[in-house]
Amino acid sequence: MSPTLAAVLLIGIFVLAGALIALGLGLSRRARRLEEAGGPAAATGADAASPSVAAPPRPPALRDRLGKTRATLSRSLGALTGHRAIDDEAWDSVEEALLLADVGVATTSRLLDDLRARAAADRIGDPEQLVPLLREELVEDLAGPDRSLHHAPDGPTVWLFVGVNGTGKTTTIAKLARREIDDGRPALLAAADTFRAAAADQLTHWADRVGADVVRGQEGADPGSVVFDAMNAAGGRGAGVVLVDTAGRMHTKVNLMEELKKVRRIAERTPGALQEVLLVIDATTGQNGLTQATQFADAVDVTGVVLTKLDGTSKGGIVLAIEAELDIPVKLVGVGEAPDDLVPFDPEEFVAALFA
Ligand SMILES: Nc1nc2c(ncn2[C@@H]2O[C@H](COP(=O)(O)OP(=O)(O)OP(=O)(O)O)[C@@H](O)[C@H]2O)c(=O)[nH]1
Ligand SMILES: [Mg+2]
Repeated sequence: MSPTLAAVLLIGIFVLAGALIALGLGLSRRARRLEEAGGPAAATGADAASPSVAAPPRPPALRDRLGKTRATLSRSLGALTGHRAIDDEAWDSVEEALLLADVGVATTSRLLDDLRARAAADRIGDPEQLVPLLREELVEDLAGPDRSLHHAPDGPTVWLFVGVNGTGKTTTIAKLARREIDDGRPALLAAADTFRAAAADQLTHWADRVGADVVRGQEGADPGSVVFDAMNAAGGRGAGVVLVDTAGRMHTKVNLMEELKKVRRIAERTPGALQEVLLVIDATTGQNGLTQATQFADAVDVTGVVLTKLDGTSKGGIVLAIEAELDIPVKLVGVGEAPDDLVPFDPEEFVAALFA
């Protein structure tokens, strides 16, 4: 081999080695970045359902989770750009947007009447100006009610969670327990869903995960006795708040609703302890959730609604229907399956998140 050829080969080997090292460094930096961002699985949300996965570092922004409802609204409202005047078709587009977002017929028609009056008073002529007007209208419509969760001034606080099967009661309890613990109030979870052994197991699993205490009874035990035991244990165990998980039930089953009333009565034996009866509604069920809410409100005097699964639905407008038609404040919204995916309901933030 000639010395020139050997030199060329040597240089070639150095260049190739350099390129490989650079590629390796680049890949490891990318891997580190992904890890810092929560990993590729967290980025896709594929693992969110598994209780063993660490929670995201910050509470989620409502805006990031309301994409489906926002897309639905903006599809219909986007049609307003095609109109030269505020004619019937323009109003139809606004109506369609609200109905598709599941605001409901009655509430939509009231909002439209108010919007018409507002547009006339403000002498609005450009259809696109209806959008900011609608935003204002929605925020005003939601303004007013007390959305805070109350604590007993002395002694343990009890919050009771009710709702039909699978709406997210147990998950919401875990998320709230985590929040209470972070705020310095140890949480005790009462497994008053005694219909299925798996229900108490699920609650216990969540309790371990979020650092809460738990009281459970035998499968088939009287749910009221579990509440009684939990409230008795709360003081001794230093719990600041007792969160009562109840079995999912059909709002149409009379005996089940009677049992819920009994649970409520037992919680009320300690004066002032029962501070909240929270009805958990799955937003993906849309207007159906309204019917459930009416029945539960009649049976157990609901103090607030937790609207779950807002992340997976285009029916976020149901918030307006619940508040207007039932006069029960939406206090919290669930926007995912991880422990931090629960946010206090803030009308301004909510409405801002609905508009592109
Ligand atoms: N995407 C999403 N899923 C949720 C949310 N809240 C709960 N879930 C999921 O909904 C499913 C049912 O939740 P559970 O907490 O078991 O509901 P439950 O009301 O206790 O159900 P029962 O005890 O059977 O009545 C689970 O897969 C949860 O991860 C939410 O805000 N967003
Ligand atoms: Mg449950």
